Order: sequence, then structure tokens, then C-alpha cells
Amino acid sequence: MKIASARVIVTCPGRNLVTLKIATDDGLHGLGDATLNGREKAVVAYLEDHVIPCLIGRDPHRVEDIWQYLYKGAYWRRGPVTMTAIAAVDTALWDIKAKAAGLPLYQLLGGRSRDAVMVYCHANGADIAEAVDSVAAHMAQGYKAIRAQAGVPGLDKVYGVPKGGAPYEPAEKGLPVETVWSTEKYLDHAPKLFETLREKFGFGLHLLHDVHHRLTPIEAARLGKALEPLRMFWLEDPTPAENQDAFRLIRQHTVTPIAVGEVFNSIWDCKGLIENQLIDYIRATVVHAGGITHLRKIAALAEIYQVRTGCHGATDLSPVCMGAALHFDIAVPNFGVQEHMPHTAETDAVFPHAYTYRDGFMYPGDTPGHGVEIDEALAAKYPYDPAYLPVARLEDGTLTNW
Ligand code: KDG
Ligand code: MG
Repeated sequence: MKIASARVIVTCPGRNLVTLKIATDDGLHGLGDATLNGREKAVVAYLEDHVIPCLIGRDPHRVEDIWQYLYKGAYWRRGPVTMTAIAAVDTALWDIKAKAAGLPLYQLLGGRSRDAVMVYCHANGADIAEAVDSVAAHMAQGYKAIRAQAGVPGLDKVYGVPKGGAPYEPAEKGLPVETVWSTEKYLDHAPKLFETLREKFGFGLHLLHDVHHRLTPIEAARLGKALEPLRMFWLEDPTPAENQDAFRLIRQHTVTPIAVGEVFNSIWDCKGLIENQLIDYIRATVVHAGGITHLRKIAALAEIYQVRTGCHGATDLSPVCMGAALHFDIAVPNFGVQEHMPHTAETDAVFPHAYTYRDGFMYPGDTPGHGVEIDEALAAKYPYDPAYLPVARLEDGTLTNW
């Protein structure tokens, strides 16, 4: 079997999504997600100009060798654009391999380690009362694990809290909008949300919260300590993770579990955090961390330190990524939880898929491959439409972490 062709498909059924489709000379094809929110076209160019020409004629079964070729062969290693492009190729090749074997992908990853994949959803509200209602509504849909975010008095726009009670969507049309952030206002308010949620719903529900990289290590330690009696499932991205030692400071002060890694793209981003047992959940996922091949290596490193997986699953990761991630989740021994932000009906129509949600859990399905396809005719009806994540400034105008 040889790779006969590869194409990049860009579509915007509500948000921009990039898909790599690899076809073989014996009529099989595989899909890989190549979406990098707000930098979509950089990955498209990387794939079209530098990767696809090198793929034609290769044996698609040599998944590891092609991964090494694209990683070591480029000389310039790592980085989100490179690793997203490699991930797209890798995911498409695993899809082809599983289709050639006539098996769902998870069977090639060692088979099922569990019956179902626990997922967490997003609840949000302009204030605490609205966030409480949103948590109740998601509990009624069966979710056992819920991320809660609430507006902060005195701040107009807060991460994870859209206006008008709509589901949160990462990215807005047009150039990046500017928002104002105050750590002081947030830090006083955030524990009140979780105190109220525990009073209302008790301790039988997993509660999660995303700080979205906004605190200094000592501020994050203070928040972790304040949340300790509320027994969080995790506190996500408490501080930026370029300096991995920062997490030591957080760890010294609190036993609130820490989750990090949605912006990581290689095992080298994870290494110190895992080996020094500074985190509890690693959030790297298929599309941004080099595909199934590389994510398995990250998970294997994490396994020996009892760090569990918690794959990123926002809507800027396409259904192709979600399908592949669910096969990984159901197979990997040290699975923790999977993020689930349902895609819009338009997106689901463009990407017909075998995966399903039921009562707080997701299932990858048993279709050969990863079980996600693309309706190219429908995809063509939604052309690329520039959209970006916001940026954040402090109240004095200083640019800060969004
Ligand atoms: O593109 C960035 C989003 O995926 C990110 O902001 C969402 O933090 C996020 C999450 O936890 O889903
Ligand atoms: Mg996050």
C-alpha cells in the first residue's frame, strides 16, 4: 500500500476547522485534525508546502517511521505549527491502519481498558446564581464532572463566560478583541462560586475550574488553598507553564489537584512537571501534541508517576480530534477524564461520526478507524472566516496572559 494523495480541507461551519485527508493507492483514506485556533493558515501552508510532497509514495503502515521522518527530518523540532501538522498526518495514518485491519482504532492501541470515557462539560454564568443554574442544567443531562466559570463583579468579560448565557466558544470573528483583567477581583470571587456549588449540590459531583494561565505561582497557591475544603477534581492552568519550576511553589502550598498542558505540543513540555510530580493531570491532546503516536509516549511517562490524562477537548479541536481522542481515552491505562464541549449541529453535519454521548460518558464506537468522516460537499459551503481569541490587559493597560 502507498500514499497516493493528500489534501487539506478548510471549513468554517461556525468556526474554522482544518482537516488533512490522506488517500492510498488501494482506495483507503484517513483523516487527521490540523486545527490550530487563530493560526489555521500557518498549519495549512506547512502541510501543503512542506509535508504533503514528502508523503506521496510512502507506505502508510509505517506510522512511527513517518512520525520520526517529519519530526527529526525537519531539523526544526517541536512548536505548535510543526506538531499540529505532524499530528494531522499521524492521526490520518492510524485511521488508515485501523481501516485496513477492519478494526476500531482502540483495538490497535491495546484494546479497551474501560467501558466508557467519563467526560466533563462547561457550565458558566454571568454571576454565581446563573452559574449554579447552568451546573444544574448540565447535571440534568447526566454529566458527572462539570467545569464551572462565573463572571466577576467589576469585569466586563471573563474567560469562559459568554454574554447572554450562550455556550462558551473560543474565538470571535475578526481581529482579536481586547479585554480587561483584574487578578484581585477574580481571586476574591472564585472561591465563592465553589462554596455555593458545594452548598447546593454536595460533594457527589466532580467540579473543575480553568484559571487559564492568569495567576502568578503564589496567587495560584492562594487559590488552591482557598479551594482545598471544596475538594476540586482539578484546578486547570493555574499559572503559565513555560517555567515548570513555578508549579513546585504551588505544590508546596496546596493539595488541590492541578491540570496543565492544553498548549503543550511535545513530551518535553511535560517532562519536568511529570517527573517531579508537580501535576496530577496532563491535558495534552491528539491534535496539538503530535498525534496518537506522541500522545501515547506522554501518557506512558505520566503513568509511572500516577499522573492521569485529561485531554483538551474544546470546540476549536475538530470532531476528527475528538474521535481519535476517545479511542486513546478508552485504551490508555492512566485515563482521568476527557473534556467535552459539544460541537454545533452544523459542525456535526460536516463531520459525521461514530462517537456518542450518554449520561456523562462518551463512547468511540466500533466503526473501523477512528470513526469520523468529512462531508466535503457540505464543508465547501462554509469558507474560511478569520477569527481570533481575545487578548487581555490589566486595568492599567499592561498586556497580560489571556
Ligand atoms: O483555543 C484555545 C481554547 O481551546 C482554550 O481557550 C479552551 O482553555 C480552554 C479549555 O480548557 O477548553
Ligand atoms: Mg483550558
